[in-house]
Amino acid sequence: MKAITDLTDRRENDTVISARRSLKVTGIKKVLTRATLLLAIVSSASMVSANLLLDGSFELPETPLHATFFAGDTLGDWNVVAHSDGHSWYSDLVNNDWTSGSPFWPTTPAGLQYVYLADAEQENGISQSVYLTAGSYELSYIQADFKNNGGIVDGELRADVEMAGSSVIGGWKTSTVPNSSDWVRKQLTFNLSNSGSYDVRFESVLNHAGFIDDVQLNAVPEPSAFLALGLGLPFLLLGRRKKD
Ligand SMILES: [Ca+2]
Ligand SMILES: [Ca+2]
Repeated sequence: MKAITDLTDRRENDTVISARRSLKVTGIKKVLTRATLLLAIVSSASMVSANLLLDGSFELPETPLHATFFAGDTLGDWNVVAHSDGHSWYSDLVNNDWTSGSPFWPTTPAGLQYVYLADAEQENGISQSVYLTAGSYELSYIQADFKNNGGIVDGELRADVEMAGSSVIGGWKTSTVPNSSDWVRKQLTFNLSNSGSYDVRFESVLNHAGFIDDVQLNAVPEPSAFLALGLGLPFLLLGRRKKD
């Protein structure tokens, strides 16, 4: 009889343990739900920094091999513009399939097409207008040089952000990659004190080849967004402790 009672007790104990376990699982689920909520908050914060430029990968117009654009032309969502030094010839839209009988052309990892900002006095620029509110931004892009061309000249291009023809980032910012370099990501950050329509411009540098692709302009989240996250986190944890 005693043995049977022990068995019953053990069964009751098992029931209690199992109930406790299930409570624990419920608790874990709640924590997971909160973690999901937190993730949602974090990802909505990162959604703020989606690319503000259109066709930053130069996939339009679809070009089977290679096409040349002149100042005044449009290149997808970009405008082909004269070089700031007064030269004006062309920009090339290049497809990865374009080899032109030489192994000189880079192959982009971003889509199928990229832009060649021509060197020598064949210079040109590209520009895209975008409305931006006051705040901090990061402009980034990948850049390469002609590969295996035997030349000793590094790859260079330069970027500017302008409002009504005037730089708002202190003038052209030149970026360089070593001779024959494969793609390297370049970044520059800037602050805007006024909202308005801005032109994001890129152009070649004399006697240097500038290959560019995957241009991204992202808003840098305000410190207040991080503050909100920082305030939110203790509340989420507090909620967990209360229920426990
Ligand atoms: Ca591309
Ligand atoms: Ca070179």
